[in-house]
Amino acid sequence: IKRMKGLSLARPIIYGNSATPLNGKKGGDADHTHRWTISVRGVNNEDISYFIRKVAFKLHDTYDNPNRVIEKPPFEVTETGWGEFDIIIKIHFNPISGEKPLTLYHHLKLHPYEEDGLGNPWPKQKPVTSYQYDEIVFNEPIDSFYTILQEN
Ligand code: SLL
Repeated sequence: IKRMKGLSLARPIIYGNSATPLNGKKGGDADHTHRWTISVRGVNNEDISYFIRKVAFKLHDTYDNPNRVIEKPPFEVTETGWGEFDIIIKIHFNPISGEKPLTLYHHLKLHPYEEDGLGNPWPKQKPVTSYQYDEIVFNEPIDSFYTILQEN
């Protein structure tokens, strides 16, 4: 294998969650208060599967099968629940890359902390979101992976 000496390439991603209150509607369980989606995606929703092979989301142990492995885009999990907790996100790259998986952490946000920032109460049905931008840097990538990154 040949590495691209002295070169590095970065690819942006967005990861995080949105959540909406169930307001007594059908949830998985009577005590569930919110429906939420945790996701890893491209910045303009572009396809990221050319460099990301799969994403594992490790949920709180109160969930059945807390380790959710998503093998194709969209890399996301939708659930219902009642509480906030830390989700461990493990990103596995295209096997051609030889890159080790990358672990990220996201605190699932369900509650708006009551205000919109202007002193107004949060509208009841408005989704609460918590997303982060990040850039994944590949240092001295393997030449065939470098080509794939450049072509996409
Ligand atoms: C807490 N740190 O103790 C949090 C834990 C756990 C959230 C929150 C249950 C899902 C289910 C659920 O929402 N767990 O019933 O399967 O407050």
